[in-house]
Amino acid sequence: AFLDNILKDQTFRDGKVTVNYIKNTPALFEIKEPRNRATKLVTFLGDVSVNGNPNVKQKNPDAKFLKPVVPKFDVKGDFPKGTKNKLTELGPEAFADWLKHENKIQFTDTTMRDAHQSLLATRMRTYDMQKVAEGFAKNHPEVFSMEVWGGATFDVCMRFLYENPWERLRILRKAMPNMLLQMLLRGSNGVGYTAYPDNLIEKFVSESWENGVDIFRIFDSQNWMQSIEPCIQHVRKNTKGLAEAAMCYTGDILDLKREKYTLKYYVQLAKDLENAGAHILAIKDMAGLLKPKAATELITALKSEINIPIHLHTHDTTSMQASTYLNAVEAGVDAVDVALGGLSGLTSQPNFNAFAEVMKYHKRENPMNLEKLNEYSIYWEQVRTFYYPFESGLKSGSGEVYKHEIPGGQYSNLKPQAESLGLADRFHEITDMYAKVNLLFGDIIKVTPSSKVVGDMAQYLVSNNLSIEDVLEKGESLSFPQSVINFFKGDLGQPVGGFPEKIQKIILKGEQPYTDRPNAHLEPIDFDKEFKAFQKEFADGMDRQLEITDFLSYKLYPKVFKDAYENHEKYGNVFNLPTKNFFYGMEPGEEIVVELDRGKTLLITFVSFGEVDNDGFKTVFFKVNGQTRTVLIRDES
Ligand code: 3PY
Ligand code: ZN
Repeated sequence: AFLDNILKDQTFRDGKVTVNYIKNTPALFEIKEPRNRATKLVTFLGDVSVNGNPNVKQKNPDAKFLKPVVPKFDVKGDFPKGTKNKLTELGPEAFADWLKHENKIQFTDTTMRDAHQSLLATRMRTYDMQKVAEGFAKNHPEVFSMEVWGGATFDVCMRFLYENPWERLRILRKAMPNMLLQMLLRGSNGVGYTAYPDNLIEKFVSESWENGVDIFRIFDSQNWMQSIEPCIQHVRKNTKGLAEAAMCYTGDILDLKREKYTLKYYVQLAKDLENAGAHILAIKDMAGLLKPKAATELITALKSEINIPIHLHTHDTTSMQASTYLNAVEAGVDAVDVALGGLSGLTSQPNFNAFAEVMKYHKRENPMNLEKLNEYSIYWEQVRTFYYPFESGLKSGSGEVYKHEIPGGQYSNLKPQAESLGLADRFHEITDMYAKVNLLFGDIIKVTPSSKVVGDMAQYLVSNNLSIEDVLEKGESLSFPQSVINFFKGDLGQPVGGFPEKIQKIILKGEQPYTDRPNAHLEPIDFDKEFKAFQKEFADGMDRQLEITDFLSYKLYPKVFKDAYENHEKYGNVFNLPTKNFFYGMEPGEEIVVELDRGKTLLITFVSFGEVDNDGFKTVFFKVNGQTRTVLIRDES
């Protein structure tokens, strides 16, 4: 737009442009659009500065923030070849074969997905990832894959961070073109908590690939083949990526008294997954229950029974899982999941930096620049200070997890949840009840979304002072959480060994359960028709054309998408705001530089607050690129 103005300007046409041209004719350079965007951004900053970020429950005025230092990298240099190049060269089958025969232990870095999901309630912003993504890809091309997407991140990105999850994926794809990007997919539940139509999941898989995902780690919360298998086929049919099928590990194969989840069960499941077309097998130990000796037995058995490579995932809730990894490495596991030190340990993954150092001089060492790796750990340690409201408060490893079997991500969430229900003192009662509910439900696999079902029931019973006996004796008069009812109806598929009939009857109160795929009960999406209607409905509030990926977000999370859309209408794209200001606003005198997309920058200075007027509004004074900008903010206090 401003080019037109300049071309029409007489000074310009006369060829009399001097170094002061911009200063003397500022009006020529005004662009309408960024000004709108700037106003929206300062509205957001004003709102958060006056009223706080609605998602920050407790602000600590004494919180100390560290300044994150981005490790140096060769900005102009090429990306060294990594696993993404290898996948492109070889294709998925030959790539999997390479992995199986590679002696060096391979590392998946979960820092940008599971680590913050499990430690910081999934709140890590793209802003903080983007700063280090390119450098990491250039400094550490030997890392096998980066888990950056899926699981709970999709929902939280929109719901609490006002971001577009697809944009995050595209940004990371661009910044790390040489490395494999990995996502977690909940089988028929996609990245949600319930079943979706098959053609929606299929489209979701192909768009995920188009936008940057290479490895699809697919699991089902009941290890139900009927939910996993279609997803393996979606990946094989619609992408050139890798279908990594996961079996969720629960129980303890060493305990011969437990007859449900035995070594034999896992070996058979692994064979089924291989036969269904998986390129890689994942063992998904979401609660960190795989003991070192069990790892030796399980990996050894799998190595002799299946032909695809094996990828091990765990959570360090007990603080013992590094020893499980060592045994797994000895037994021939091909890859393990780790998180950079600053975001590792406890409910997150074992410490990448420390484990890589431990592997030094081992015959399966995968040599890497450990000093550089430590710089990245320090970066995350510093970034983490901005996220203090989302810390779980867990301080040490827990042996109790072998009893309650709560997945890492859920365990760290359960504590703040208990606090918000006024049950902080009864946290261990809830975890005990969780174990009892699990047995009542027939000893099920507990991982999203089934873990939520057990957690909801445990909280319901504890907060209403009810016992398991109460459920059995007067269940008809109790109104159970909706998630529990849906589970027993069959909405999350069929558990290993089926539902225990007695409790199913009590929960369903006469409603009939079903045993086929939940997706079979859902109408397929008419993409042509519905996408057009969607574009029309949401045409106004975005500064861009709505894409099919937006439509997918909407179909997966209609309400969350609508709210995010309304926020976008009001505040614009807040994703480039520094994390400190996004969560805590600005202080008088503070100055920040915000990069708008397409390389434009805004210098925003927070000048001052005015008094609250009679209508309850505060005037907030900013300077944007030197020009005064005021916004009126309703004071909610
Ligand atoms: C998820 O589904 O988000 C998980 O991380 C399960 O472990
Ligand atoms: Zn996990």
